[in-house]
Amino acid sequence: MGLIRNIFKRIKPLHVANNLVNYNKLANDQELYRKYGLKKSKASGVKHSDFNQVSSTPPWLDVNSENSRERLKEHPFFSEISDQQKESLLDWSYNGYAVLQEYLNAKIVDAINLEIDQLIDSGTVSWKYPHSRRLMNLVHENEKIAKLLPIEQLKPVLSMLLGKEVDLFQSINFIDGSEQKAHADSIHMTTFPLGYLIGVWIALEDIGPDQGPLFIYPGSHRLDYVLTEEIDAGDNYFLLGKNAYSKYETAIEEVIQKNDFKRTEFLAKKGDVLLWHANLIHGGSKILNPKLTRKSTVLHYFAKDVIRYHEITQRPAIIP
Ligand SMILES: O=C(O)CCC(=O)C(=O)O
Repeated sequence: MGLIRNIFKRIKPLHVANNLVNYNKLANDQELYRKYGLKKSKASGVKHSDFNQVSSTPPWLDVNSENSRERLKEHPFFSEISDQQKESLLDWSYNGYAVLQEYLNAKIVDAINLEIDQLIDSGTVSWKYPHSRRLMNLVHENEKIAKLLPIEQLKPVLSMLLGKEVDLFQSINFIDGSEQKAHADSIHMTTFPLGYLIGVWIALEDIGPDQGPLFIYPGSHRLDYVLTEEIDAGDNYFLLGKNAYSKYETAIEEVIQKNDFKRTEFLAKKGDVLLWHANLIHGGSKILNPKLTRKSTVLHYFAKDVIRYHEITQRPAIIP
């Protein structure tokens, strides 16, 4: 069954059919294709090599990053944030991540956890991946969770970092650690121009080394992006390449081996938030004590006026 599903997932015309079903939701895309000089229908697939001839501008802090600290200080929103947040955000360009300590108060976190427990106990929600207890897109389905999570509150800080307004794309609620291999989100949620996505990781409990914490490679976002051209994805006119994602994971392992970035685990306090750059290499550490949960929420935000898609399946992103 799994084999047949995997073959189906590789058939490009099925993805085009899905884009046609969602044609209205992709309304903005045709305009963006025109803006960036891409001669394509919004219903067709899109991948980074389509943009080889198109010039682009990275996020403002990624350009001349050696003086980004000084430029960030001048941003009108910068004066509105706490000293701790300022300190961490000033290293965004160098580190590719920032930590906002105690961003959510304990009462709100408890209310989020209570609502999730009730949804699980009542059978209202189910696991998308049975091997890893995670709930996809609760924010788009559950008003209470959407109100409790700092969806709107985060937008000014993310817009400041990207230099553009942002839209929330998706949420993932993890009960346990993901144990996900090292990757950068730019392979899953790709943009043109590159770099216009931010991942937000929210600790819903204190997280220690045995719970499978998030790991990151600070500074790795400064390396070249690894996309399908770098991995010989092997797609043709009709089919997407076989095992493209495992080829990608191997390529990222090689990048880690070749470069001297230090792996760091985010041992968070309940309510802490970590923001990561689209090209920062990260993943989930091994769960050393399976009796322990690792409750967390991930939010992925895209900038508004960029092309947003999934590099491996070439599907345009449908923003809810
Ligand atoms: O929380 C984790 O363990 C990893 C999450 C992640 O890699 C992601 O959402 O992109």
